[in-house]
Amino acid sequence: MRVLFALAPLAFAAACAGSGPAVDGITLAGVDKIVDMTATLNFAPNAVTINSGDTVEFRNISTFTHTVSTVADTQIEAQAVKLPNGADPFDSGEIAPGATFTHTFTTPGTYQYFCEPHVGQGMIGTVIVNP
Ligand SMILES: [Cu+2]
Repeated sequence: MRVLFALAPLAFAAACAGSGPAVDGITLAGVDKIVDMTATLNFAPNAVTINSGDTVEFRNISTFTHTVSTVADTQIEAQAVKLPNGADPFDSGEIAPGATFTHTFTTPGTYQYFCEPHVGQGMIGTVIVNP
């Protein structure tokens, strides 16, 4: 019984292999990159490069509420945003501590997004989408 219990996580990891990035030894299906929203008001990693059609999961690993936004309502937000020609703006809304938001990027180019509550503290991230 003890042996079976010890091997269970290995079997799970093996079953999921090849379907996404490894997070704490576990792979997530349908997710190509993970960006953490941190307690130090950063997106980590700050910049990621993906291919067109890839999905990024943003995870709030802090005790603050964050957002992943490209819809600017203020001048400082407008300065933080960059979208490729033809890309639709997106906005996660509030992401509670422990919650996640996923977005699939279908238009190639460079995206710069911000966290609405923390854009003033420089909480800005970049996604580069290759064709
Ligand atoms: Cu934030």
